[in-house]
Amino acid sequence: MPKRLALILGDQLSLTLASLRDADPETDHILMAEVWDEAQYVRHHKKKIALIFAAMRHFGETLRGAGYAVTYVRLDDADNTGSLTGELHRHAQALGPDEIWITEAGEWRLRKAFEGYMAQAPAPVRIFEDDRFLCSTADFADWAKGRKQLRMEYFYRDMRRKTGLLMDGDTPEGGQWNYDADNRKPAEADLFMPHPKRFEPDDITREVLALVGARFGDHFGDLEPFWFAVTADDANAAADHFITAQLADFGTYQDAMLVGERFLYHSVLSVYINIGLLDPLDLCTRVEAAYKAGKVPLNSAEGFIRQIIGWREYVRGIYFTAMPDYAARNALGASRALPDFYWTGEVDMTCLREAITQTREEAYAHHIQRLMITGNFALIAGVDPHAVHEWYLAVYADAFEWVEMPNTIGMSQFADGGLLGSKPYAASGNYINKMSDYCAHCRYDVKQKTGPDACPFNALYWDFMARNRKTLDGNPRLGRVFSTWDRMTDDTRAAYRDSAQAFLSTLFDG
Ligand code: FAD
Ligand code: DLZ
Ligand code: SF4
Repeated sequence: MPKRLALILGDQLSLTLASLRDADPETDHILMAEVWDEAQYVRHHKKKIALIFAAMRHFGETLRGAGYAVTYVRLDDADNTGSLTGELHRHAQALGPDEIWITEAGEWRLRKAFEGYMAQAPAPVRIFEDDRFLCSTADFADWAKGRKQLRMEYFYRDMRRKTGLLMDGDTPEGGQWNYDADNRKPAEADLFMPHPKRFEPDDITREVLALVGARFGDHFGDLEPFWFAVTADDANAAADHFITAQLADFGTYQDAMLVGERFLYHSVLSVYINIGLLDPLDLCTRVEAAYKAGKVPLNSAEGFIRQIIGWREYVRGIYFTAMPDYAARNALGASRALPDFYWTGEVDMTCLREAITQTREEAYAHHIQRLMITGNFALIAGVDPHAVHEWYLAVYADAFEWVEMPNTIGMSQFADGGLLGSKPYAASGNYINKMSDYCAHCRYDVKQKTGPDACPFNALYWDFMARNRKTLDGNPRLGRVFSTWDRMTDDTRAAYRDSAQAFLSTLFDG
């Protein structure tokens, strides 16, 4: 009989995981399980399921190599109960451990399921805090207590002080906390643009690809080519490649978009960080070292580190502080269905077609595509934020609710009424034209404001502002927007609203 039975989830594939740090291969038993419930609670992109199962199977082998007895349940195993609590119970009963160990789950629904299970478990259950994150849920709640506004920038500064990253004593490296003002350049097409490192699937991954093709063939997205890393060694090689080949330009072109360039200077490392193959603090330390060695400029190193120790930790804090009702927030009362083209990519608007096609093929789009193209469109078209959230959770390989939901419900859809962001990320075609070359390849004219050939983002933007004026009027960051609207003639305002209505009717009523 093992002393402890430790359950390791599909996004907990780190040898440094709290429950594994304290475990002993001599006495303890590991359980990992591919289960139908996790693969189906949203209809995940095929590549996401393949990534997680392949990485789980490799991690199971790593643990065996480290001397652990590992029970690895495959999706098609005859006795698989189909849920994580079901598998935990089945194996806890069969193995009779003294204790059951779990590291806290990343999603609310699963945390509740494990808490509910504790009462019927055949042995005491110990739940470890997930200290791969730098800020615990309790520490975030303390930080948030009594603050009227939870602004990322102040949280980030505290995380810089806490980690010592890019700090010169008590002051930030270079004298400023944030170099975002240098990070808004549009990119230009370049034959020598670097790309993320790709990996050939090995036999274990090929077996998973066959399983996913057979069992999840009707899910969204292309399964192959599959090139993600599925081991910590390969994920670290991908990180080294990013630091050497892409990081120097990461900051400058962070907000840029180009037709056919799916990654630009983005790292595509969230897929590995979020399932535990890369350690976030270690990664930031390597980025800081590249800066200190003079290999990358400060705006890039700071920008990258801010995304990880700032945004990534902050959104997780918001999620656990505001759940469970956060999921149902809809501050703007948006209620339209998600347009079908989000699933097919069949749409005339080049910006949306590019973002959605690459999402289908790669299970990846970079931040500005998620925020200012697919997110912005859903926001100004008035799509139900919950439908938008379910789409993002399903289609991206890096999507787990703790990070996806606040980014969608809060940052992108303003459905939390401004808890996370100080104003809605709504933009007209002008912004997209400034930051991309999409409009030059579009059947719509970004310079036209209204009418059937005008960029639909233009009229939708003003319709969104006018429609939501009651809710948004007091927002100090929107004062200029509303005064511009007020200065327009009645005819201009009516033309915007009619144009938006005509577009929305065609889109939603056929
Ligand atoms: P890079 O641009 O290279 O950034 C570096 C790292 O910073 C990322 O790997 C990621 O770990 C972190 N990061 C950057 N921005 C954010 C952010 N806003 N929140 C949290 N971490 C951040 N990120 C996810 O990891 N999973 C999601 O499901 C997810 N859903 C999103 C939904 C919407 C509507 C929006 C607007 C953003 C979402 N993001 C999500 C945040 C961000 O878009 C992705 O982290 C990023 O695009 C991942 O690609 P990358 O690794 O190339 O990032
Ligand atoms: C996302 C996912 C999928 C698709 N499948 C599994 C699985 O079969 N077994 C498992 O342990 N974890 C899986 N996961 C990850 C879990 O859903 C994840 O642990 C929770 O979403 C919490 O973040
Ligand atoms: Fe998108 Fe409008 Fe530009 Fe077309 S013109 S790519 S719809 S922003």
